[in-house]
Amino acid sequence: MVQAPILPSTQSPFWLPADASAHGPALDHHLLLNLWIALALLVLAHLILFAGLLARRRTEATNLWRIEYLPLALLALLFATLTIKAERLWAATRYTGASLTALQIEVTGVQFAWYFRYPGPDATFGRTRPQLVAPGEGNPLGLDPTDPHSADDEIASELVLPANREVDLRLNAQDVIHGFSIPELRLKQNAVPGQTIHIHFTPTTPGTYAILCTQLCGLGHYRMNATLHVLPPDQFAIWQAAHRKESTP
Ligand SMILES: [Cu+2]
Repeated sequence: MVQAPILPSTQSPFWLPADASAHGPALDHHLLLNLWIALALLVLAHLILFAGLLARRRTEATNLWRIEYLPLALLALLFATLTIKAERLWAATRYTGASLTALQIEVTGVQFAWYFRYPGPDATFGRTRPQLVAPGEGNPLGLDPTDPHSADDEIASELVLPANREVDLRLNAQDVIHGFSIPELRLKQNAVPGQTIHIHFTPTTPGTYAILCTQLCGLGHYRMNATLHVLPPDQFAIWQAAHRKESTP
């Protein structure tokens, strides 16, 4: 199951890691567009500054509308357009719901580990209760054994996903705010105690990727990471079948 990790050797240290999700290219494109526009405005501002220094002033400026208000309005329009576009890209993986066929997985952040829960063949997550949380006894999420849906739930410390299938993650945190992040999948979302936050995406490139915590969540924050394996669909089916056999008594 373990595949060769995508090492940064083929990547530029000055640019983003290779994209491995369906929504990533649009985000990268928007980021690049922002950078080019910022660079163009920087150059333009300096040209205007130097032109103003060199030009001999003849009269007091009276046409404020043309030299101040109009450029200001155009700049405001440009920034508003970029902001709305960015907000839509952000919302597409959050406010717009995942498709009904998306793979459902629960992610829980806790000092200092990530847990991943698959609902099992019944496709329903079992009930959890905070009073039952006992990592030392093999129940880190507080799964309630009296709920029939919890019997087939699979809890893992690694995230395994099929390529080219939409995944709907529900993010939780048990103690403090953690930051769920997979740079290659262009994913970053806080996991907040008391909230269930959905984020959905489609991994496209099989490989092994690091899952990070991007919030300084305590002394062990530096070691709060996990691994994502994106498998081709047929290999994922084999992995899933093997895991279901293991988890069935
Ligand atoms: Cu953390």
